[in-house]
Amino acid sequence: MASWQDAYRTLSWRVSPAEPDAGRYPTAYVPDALLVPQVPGAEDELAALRSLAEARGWVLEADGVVEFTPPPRGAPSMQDLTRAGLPRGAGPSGVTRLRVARAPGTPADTPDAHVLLRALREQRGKGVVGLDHVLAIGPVTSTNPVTSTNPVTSTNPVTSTNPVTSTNPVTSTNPVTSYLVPGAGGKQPVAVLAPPPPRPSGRGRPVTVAVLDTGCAPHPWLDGVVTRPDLDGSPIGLLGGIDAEREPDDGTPLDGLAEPAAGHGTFIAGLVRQLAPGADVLAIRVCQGDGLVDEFTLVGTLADLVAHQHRGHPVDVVNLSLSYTHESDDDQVYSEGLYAVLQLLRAQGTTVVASAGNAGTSRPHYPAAFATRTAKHVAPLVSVGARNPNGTVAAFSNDGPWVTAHVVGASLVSTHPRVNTAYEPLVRSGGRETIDPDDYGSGFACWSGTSFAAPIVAARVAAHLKPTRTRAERIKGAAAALRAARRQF
Ligand SMILES: [Ca+2]
Ligand SMILES: [Ca+2]
Repeated sequence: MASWQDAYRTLSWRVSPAEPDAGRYPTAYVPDALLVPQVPGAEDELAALRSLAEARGWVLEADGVVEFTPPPRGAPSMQDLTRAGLPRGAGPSGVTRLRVARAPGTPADTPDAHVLLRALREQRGKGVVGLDHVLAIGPVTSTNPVTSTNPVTSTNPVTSTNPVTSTNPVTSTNPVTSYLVPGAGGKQPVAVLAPPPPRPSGRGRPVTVAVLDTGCAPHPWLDGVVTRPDLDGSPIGLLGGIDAEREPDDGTPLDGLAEPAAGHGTFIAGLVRQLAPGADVLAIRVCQGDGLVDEFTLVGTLADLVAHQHRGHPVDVVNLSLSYTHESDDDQVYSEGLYAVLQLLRAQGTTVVASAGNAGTSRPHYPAAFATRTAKHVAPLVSVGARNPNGTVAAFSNDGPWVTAHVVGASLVSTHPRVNTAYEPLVRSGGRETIDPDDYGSGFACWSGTSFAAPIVAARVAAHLKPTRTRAERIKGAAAALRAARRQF
């Protein structure tokens, strides 16, 4: 069993205070990290940041660099790929993460990246330095750090009710959390009788869909379909920590219950399997069972995927069922590193599909909201909201002009790791029992979220794609595949 230190070594986060009058809103961020896109002029901003840190008894230490593979031959330059969002009209060649630490021997407050960044923006106005935002993968659960309460208590069986008998969806007052209730879209085991869709034995390379998520469990529908890509002999994505698809209860093992995002990646892989049976799924672990990943880790993983593709391994579609919100009205300029790496993928011919999030808000969530930026000569970026099974828009789905597609995302059925955690049947008597609410021995579940709407778009695009070789063909083919897929939404 992993210790609690192992579980919490992964990612600590803080939520910034809301100051609507000052144009600032809550966001979840890594408390002691800042991201600096490598662009001309960033040095000035960095020098100002260092003196602001010094005045508070803090120092800035370099803590990791992501270098981008430059745009492929014939593609627009990095500057052209990103300039719409950048104040200085240049594209980043990478992203540096800085740690804010206490200066040795100096009495000082606990470092807070948001405090420092606010001071910087007050002094210099719009810049390029940003928070290391925390993204939440989004089934309708409590994993969104901005809207949820403390994750330490949210899954506690002592304080949460039994999922079978918890709030009645008819009488409950919160339309978003009604989707947590089994029978109303909430997660529950189901039995599937249909056989797995047959894999077409086509010639040529298969279409590939990369899923950056919790990973993927072994499963009869997925074995031989799902692989994890390597870069220079090392798997892309998270290496350490706890694999939530294999050990669903390991983050908070004493409660006996699965982590909120356990099963998420396997469920997504199964949706792709259902709609694009010929596609290969690249399952890339970026988070553990808490469903949280920091922006720097995500940018680094996407940059590895760009490099992987640059070395001759095509990635046709990338599915991102994760999102965060910005702290500022000037938001888009502060995610230039993430935008740039997505643009690099799109310039290679990869379609990017991102979920809109489940907070029932019109506040833009990223990376989905990048869909509103005009981008020429690249493959599409689609942001996806969720519909109910009857076609109406789901109450939990975020929405707004930045959501560019809606497909069903509530009460879907897909593959789930075959695990059983601590809830018990209500009645067990004489060899008979009621349904065990968290026994997924059948290998299938019903679940809801824009997380699951996004892979439906990803899979439908993949199903219409014809694998092509050149960059220009791939970009043209991606746009045509999306047009064909839209007719099925
Ligand atoms: Ca647990
Ligand atoms: Ca159980």
